[in-house]
This record gives sequence, structure tokens and C-alpha cells, in this order.
Amino acid sequence: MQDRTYTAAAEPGDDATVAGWVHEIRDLGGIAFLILRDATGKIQVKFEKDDMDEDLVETGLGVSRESVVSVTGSVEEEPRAPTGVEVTPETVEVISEAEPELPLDPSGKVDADLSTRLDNRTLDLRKDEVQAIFEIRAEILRAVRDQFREFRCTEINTPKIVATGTEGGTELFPITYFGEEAFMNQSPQLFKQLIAGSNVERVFEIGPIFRAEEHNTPRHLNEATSIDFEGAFCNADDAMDVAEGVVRAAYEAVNENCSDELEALGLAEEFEVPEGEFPRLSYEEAIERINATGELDEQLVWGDDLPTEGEKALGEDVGSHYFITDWPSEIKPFYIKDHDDDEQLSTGFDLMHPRMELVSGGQREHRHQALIEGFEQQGLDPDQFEYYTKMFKYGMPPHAGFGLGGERLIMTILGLDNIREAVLFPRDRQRLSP
Ligand code: ATP
Ligand code: AMO
Repeated sequence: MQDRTYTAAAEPGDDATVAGWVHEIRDLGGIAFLILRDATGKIQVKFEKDDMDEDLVETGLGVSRESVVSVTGSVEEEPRAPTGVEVTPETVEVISEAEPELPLDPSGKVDADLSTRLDNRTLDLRKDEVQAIFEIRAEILRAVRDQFREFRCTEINTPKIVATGTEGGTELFPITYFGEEAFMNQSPQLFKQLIAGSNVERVFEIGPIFRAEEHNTPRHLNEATSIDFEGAFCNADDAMDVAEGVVRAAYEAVNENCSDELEALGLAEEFEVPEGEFPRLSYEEAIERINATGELDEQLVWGDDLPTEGEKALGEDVGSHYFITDWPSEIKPFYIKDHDDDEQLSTGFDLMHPRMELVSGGQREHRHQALIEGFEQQGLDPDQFEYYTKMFKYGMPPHAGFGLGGERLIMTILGLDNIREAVLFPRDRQRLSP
């Protein structure tokens, strides 16, 4: 809109046109105020009824809440106004009138449940604290990108329509691709490895992954944003360093650049960047510590996957982010390399936030023959993956990488109760639109 001034930029002495949504109308009798809201904040528009054109007063004060209006007038200093300035209007134009009955109250005075909020995201996003989540999300993704660039990584985009799954056969969404069976990708895993094996060497991708998760939990989505890294000539320790660097960069960026948003979320006082290095516990130490907490009915034995209650107990015990390394080979996928001196033990690792898993990664099996055997051990047909395995015959360096759940990162940084709050239009078992 030409010559429009953002509310936050309106200065005393200006003649300005501000445009936005009618946040509130406060009628005190002889004087009344329209509070106008835009992306940058709110501004007070003053109507002194006796001194103003009747039509102007009627238009400005007769409009329903959440209508879109444009106000032209003079900006003056006014210490009693919420932002210290107010506009005395010369013209008020109603651009788009809102129905008086709203499905959700953007002023936040009436609480709405998450489902109503997600059904009416446009109205929901008019709340400061919801807008703040998505401003912070954008800042986190920016910081993550910058950090990968500092690690000399190249950003890539890999296909989302694929021929094979990688993360276990039951969680694929099948689609039809010109009469052929295809799937929505679960992870850029194989593609990022294929590129790390070229002399691009270090890559990252921020993109959607699709998983037909059966469970409906506060930390699973059916479409999530995966932050992936893969680096040639890296081992698991190197990949852990990168994961730690990226997570820390996200916290630092929020701390440095999002003070208004943290304020809107009521987190300004308590927000902290994690201190010190994230401890690295072996899987064996992890199960011993979980067993020692006494929180589980049954003791874990070597080879068990960690149950959610176990992760929770360990998270409370450690009290910070931590890695779990050296998982049993059997519970890690075919592309994870085993230790050379112990094939029961993999180089796979997870990065945990005390509340949940954030990252999985590891060093990859780069030896062609061992990779083929890995497929067979997991009951997969290596022929189906030939497009991938054949590149391991033409010079594949040792390499390592990880996948970091973007929404889980945002959710844990901001202490959100439900992962759906970190996505504009979440996909879950009940929700396919909007
Ligand atoms: P009435 O007497 O019929 O309520 P009025 O025109 O006399 O209306 P004021 O007495 O000037 O209104 O103000 C009413 C209230 O609005 C007071 O509490 C005053 O502090 C507040 N007020 C007045 N002007 C402003 C302003 N520009 N910004 C914020 N508050 C204001
Ligand atoms: P994994 O399957 O553990 O590993 O996924 C990596 C991370 O992605 C996030 N995540 C999810 N977030 C929300 N909803 C989901 N349904 C969901 N599924 C996964 C989690 C998880 O830690 N290819 C490997 C990574 C690698 O080795 O590079 C992989 O996909 O935060």
C-alpha cells in the first residue's frame, strides 16, 4: 500500500496513513478510541465526538472489531496513549468489514482450544503471542542456515516424491505416480548421502518429511520440518559437534534477537541459552542411569529401545541437553555404520532435550559390500535401492550426518506443550485442512 506507515514508525508531527485491524473500540462518551493493530504493533486513534465530522465519527466507531481500516490523520504525542502517540483522524476508510460474531477472539480475552485455533489460524495469528511463535520460528531457521553456512555447508533440496522409504516400512504415505507406486519422502537420508559423496562434501537441507505415524501425541506430526546435515570425511563425533552448534545457534539467536517476542510469550525473564557442552553418554550408561532412577516398572536390558518414560526419567536426571551414543546396531537403520571392533555396537547417536528426542544421526556405512549386507540383515531388498547403492562403487568417502526435528527444536526452545503450536497448518490424523 503506497505511503502507508507502520504503526511502530508513526512519529509525532507526521501526517500519516496507518492501516490494519480494529483491535478494540473504547467509547468513553465524549471521547472514544479506536485501537488499530498491524504487524508492528498498535496505535490509538482518537475521536472527540463534538469537534469532529459526524460521518467520520460514525464510520470510525461503528466498525466491527477485526475489520480492516485505513486511517489518515495527524500523529501527536499523547502520554496517556498506550504507545505514547495517537492519531487524530481526517479520514477513516473501512477496507474490509469483519462479521460481528468471530469464531475466535483475537484479543485473547476469551480462551480458545487448540483445535478451534488451528481451524481459524488467520484470527489466531492476530494474537501477539501466536505471532511471536512464528517470528521466532523464522529467526531460528535463519540462525540454523547461517550456522550451517559457517560450517561450510551447501544448502540442497531433494525430492519429496520418492520410490523407497528409509526409516522403516510402516510409516510411509503411498501415492500413485503416473501409474507407479511411489511414496512421500520420510527423510532426505539417501539423497543427502549421495550428495555428500560428491565433492560438494557438506550439505544441509531444511524441508518437509512425511510420516504416517499411527500415534497421536503432542510431539509427533505427520508432516514435519527436518533439518538435515551430511558431511564427507566426518565421523559421529564431528556430526554431534555440528548438531550441538546448530542447536546452540538457535538459542543464541532467540536470546539476542527476539526480546519482544519472548516478552509476548511471557518468557523474557526465564529464557536461557544452554550452558556448557552437551554431555555424551553411551547407550549402556544411559540404560544404567535409567534403571538407577527406579522410575520404570521393568529394568531395561542391553538391546532394548528406550521407552518414553525412560527418556523422561533420564532427562530429569541429566537436566540438560545430552547425547546418547553407541546404540546397539540392531535398533539402528541399515545406513548407520557399526564400530569396526564391535559389530553389535553402532555409531548411531541421538541428541536429547530433557523432554524428548531432537536429533538422530551417526556415521554412515560407506563400504559397498557392508551396505548390501546391512539391507539384507534388515529384510530389505538391496535391488530396490540400487539407485543409491551403486554410487558406493565409485568412490564413497566416510561420512556422517543427522536429522533434527525443526518443530521439536522450536517446541523445546519455547516450552510449547504441543508440537502443533509450532506449525501454521499442522497435519495430524484428524487434520487435513486447513
Ligand atoms: P466524558 O466526560 O463524556 O467521559 P470527555 O471528552 O470529557 O468524555 P475526558 O474526560 O477528556 O473525556 O477523558 C475521559 C477519559 O479518557 C479520562 O480517563 C482520560 O484520562 C482519558 N483520556 C482522555 N484523552 C485521552 C487520550 N488522548 N489518550 C488516552 N486517554 C485519554
Ligand atoms: P529420525 O527418524 O530419528 O531420523 O528423525 C530425525 C528427527 O526428526 C524429528 N521427527 C519428527 N518430528 C515430528 N513429528 C514426527 N513424526 C517426526 N519424526 C521425526 C525428530 C527426530 O529426532 N534419517 C534419519 C536422520 C539421520 O540419521 O540423518 C532420521 O530421519 O526430532
